[in-house]
Amino acid sequence: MEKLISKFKNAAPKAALLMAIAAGSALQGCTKTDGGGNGGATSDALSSDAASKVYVAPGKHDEMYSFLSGGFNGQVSVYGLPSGRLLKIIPVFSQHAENGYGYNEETKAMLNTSHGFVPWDDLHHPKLSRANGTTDGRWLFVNGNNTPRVARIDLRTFETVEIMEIPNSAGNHCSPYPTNNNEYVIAGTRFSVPLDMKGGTGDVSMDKYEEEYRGSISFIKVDKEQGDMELDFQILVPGFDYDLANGGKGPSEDWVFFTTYNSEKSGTLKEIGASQNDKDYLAAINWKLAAKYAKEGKAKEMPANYYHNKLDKNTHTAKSTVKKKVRYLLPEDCPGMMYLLPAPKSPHGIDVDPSGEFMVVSGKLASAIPVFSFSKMQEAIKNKQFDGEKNGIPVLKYESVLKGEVKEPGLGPLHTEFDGKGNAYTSMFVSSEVVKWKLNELKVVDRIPVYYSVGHIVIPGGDTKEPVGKYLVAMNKITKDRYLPTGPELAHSAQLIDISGEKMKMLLDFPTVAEPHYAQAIMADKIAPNSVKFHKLDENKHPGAAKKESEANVTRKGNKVIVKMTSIRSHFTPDNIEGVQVGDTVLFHVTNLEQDWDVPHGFAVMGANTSETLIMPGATQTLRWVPKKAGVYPMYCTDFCSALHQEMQGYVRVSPKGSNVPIKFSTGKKKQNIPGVASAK
Ligand code: RUQ
Ligand code: CUA
Repeated sequence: MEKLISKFKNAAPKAALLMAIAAGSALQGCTKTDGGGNGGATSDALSSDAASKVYVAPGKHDEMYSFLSGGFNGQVSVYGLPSGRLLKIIPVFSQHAENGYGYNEETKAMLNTSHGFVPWDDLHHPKLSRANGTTDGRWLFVNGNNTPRVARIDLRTFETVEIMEIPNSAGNHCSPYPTNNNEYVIAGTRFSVPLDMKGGTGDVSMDKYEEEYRGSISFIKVDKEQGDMELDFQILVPGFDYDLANGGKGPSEDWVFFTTYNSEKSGTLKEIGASQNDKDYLAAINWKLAAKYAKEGKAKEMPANYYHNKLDKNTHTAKSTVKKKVRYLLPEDCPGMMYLLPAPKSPHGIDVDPSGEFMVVSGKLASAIPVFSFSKMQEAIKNKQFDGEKNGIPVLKYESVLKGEVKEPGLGPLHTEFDGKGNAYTSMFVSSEVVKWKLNELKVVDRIPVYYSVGHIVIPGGDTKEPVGKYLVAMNKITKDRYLPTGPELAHSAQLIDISGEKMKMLLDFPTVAEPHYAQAIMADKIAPNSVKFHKLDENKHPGAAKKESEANVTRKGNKVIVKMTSIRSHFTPDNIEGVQVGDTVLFHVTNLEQDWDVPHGFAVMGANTSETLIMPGATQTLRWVPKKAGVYPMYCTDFCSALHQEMQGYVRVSPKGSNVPIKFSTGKKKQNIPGVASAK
């Protein structure tokens, strides 16, 4: 590897690095010790006590939760650390048949956008909510990349409770970044686009890229108690690509930093067009000042069209609101709010160390890692050490803000995390390794190969003021021979590395669900004690709820048949229904009467064009069904809930349209109920 690095150093850097990236797989090949078969490159860095370090005995709990993004699967998966055991999948932007999310009537609205119902997205970055710059275990914010959205997961229920669309954005990659106390969650656009007043970006010629395409950075306000989000304002920024961001802390806590590429403002063939300039920028924004400007009347308003979907706590039902305007600031009107720091060609990650003094920029095409100093940046601003301006935004002199560079760290640096003991760890995509270096001396002190082509890495709290420098998880883009082959595609792979000592030690590989980009990890005791065990039936305000079996009934309103049904181990009430006709819309509102932990009931009907729905204890959920032909349709509980689970079933009779079979429903032999005549039980 040394040889390779010096070879690249001597060649024209750009060409060599592009070559190295193209040859990525060949380089990975170099690190293998054999051709595959028994797992290739395993044993080299494996410590002998690895097994005991990750062993969590049956019935024992993991020390930490980790939340890995699901990438193109649109979900978040929760793993225990150090075991790597998959604890849960939380659907966010994608429908999820396992529990009916996005399929049942209560959660469909969660996926509404200005483009209609969008049941998929590309989820990259989970970020835990903060208190005083450390994770507080209340919420997890995540981004949807493709149809720009930011979502919030409530960590008491591990449910997605809010999704907000972002106007004037496309490729919401640079997102979502909470400030130290969640004053704002910040979201930047990857694509610059024409202003998007109607939802779907304006109809503007691509020849006008330079003049008319703009980037935007959204400032989402978060309610202190409830966590509810509100888009407060946007800053319309030059038409670069905004890649990643991170908030400052301590001395820099009023600031947010963004990497940009394509400062060339090229609208096509970006692999070349966006790599012309030797330097792009790190954008620094004083969010506190921006908020002040917005408050003091500098913000203008423009029409917009975006959806904001929230789960109502009492009915457990999502509702969409359409928002019609957005406030914005222009940096040229707001002195002192935004600066540009030159950063090596097409930077990717920007990470701020726990002290808040150092900003580490990882340029995937750069051969060194520049580290900027916040105090130097403040000095440079004071002394006006500018190198011209770009769109009215002052550009600071590179040398005036630079602390120094980490030389020859490896190839393809992407992301950096910190252990709180003065060390930084950077992922190297091209040379497939994690590199540990000293923040003060900018000196590489250790490196460990990872398999293969690592993207993000995460240390619990490693992006906050208080890292837990015990583990690092590397999330790798390519798996190849690490697992038993499963056809052309293998699960992506995460690797757990012990970073408690001087030398990094490889502990464990575990497969992930779809593509993990970033992740978060947190000590279990910040979340576990608050975990909700069931919903209180008394607090269920769902209009379709039947809170006891005597409230269960079936009514017809025109061609709508409304079934208020209860479920409890081990029967539905009612479990025999007649009088439904072909073409009716049947709404099964199923209430789970259990008041006990971990006793969901499922509900499914033969032929329904949707998934089952899984109802948590105390909650009500609705399956919508339009029967297409006459017959008798079984329905049943899908979740093995008791010894009599297989008995938890019933029938719906569907008669031809216009038939005179009356609505009838019952449970058990003796009770035949006709609405208005008798009630069940
Ligand atoms: S990214 S592998 Cu979508 Cu966070 Cu860097
Ligand atoms: Cu209820 Cu199975």
